[in-house]
Amino acid sequence: MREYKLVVLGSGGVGKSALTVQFVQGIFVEKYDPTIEDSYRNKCDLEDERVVGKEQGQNLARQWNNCAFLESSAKSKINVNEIFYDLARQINRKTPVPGKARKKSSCQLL
Ligand SMILES: Nc1nc2c(ncn2[C@@H]2O[C@H](COP(=O)(O)OP(=O)(O)OP(=O)(O)O)[C@@H](O)[C@H]2O)c(=O)[nH]1
Ligand SMILES: [Mg+2]
Repeated sequence: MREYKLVVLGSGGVGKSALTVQFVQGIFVEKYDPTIEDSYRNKCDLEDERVVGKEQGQNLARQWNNCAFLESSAKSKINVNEIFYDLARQINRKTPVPGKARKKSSCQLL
């Protein structure tokens, strides 16, 4: 199986690890670090703290060579697989594995 190297970038605490763990292990614990409840931790439904509007993000993606724009939630499992699969597809398109081009199927009579 092909190995993909992906880098997840973003400011501290935005959900990089939560998203990656959700994709790789399918895990998101409800009671997470109860010792620091109510602090900046355990804030995973951040819609009410949204800083960048959806349209703003979509416009920026258009400017950046029409790159994909997906909003996701590790907690609600929204667009988790889609993000990683889309990246893998992009890598496959740009750098196909040599010799992996599909051969035309042919009918063989024995
Ligand atoms: N309830 C719950 N909250 C989580 C879980 N994983 C992360 N969080 C919270 O989700 C937010 C994002 O956390 P991370 O995914 O660790 O953020 P990050 O972008 O990897 O942060 P850095 O690694 O510090 O740069 C934080 O408020 C975490 O406390 C989880 O499994 N359950
Ligand atoms: Mg992290």
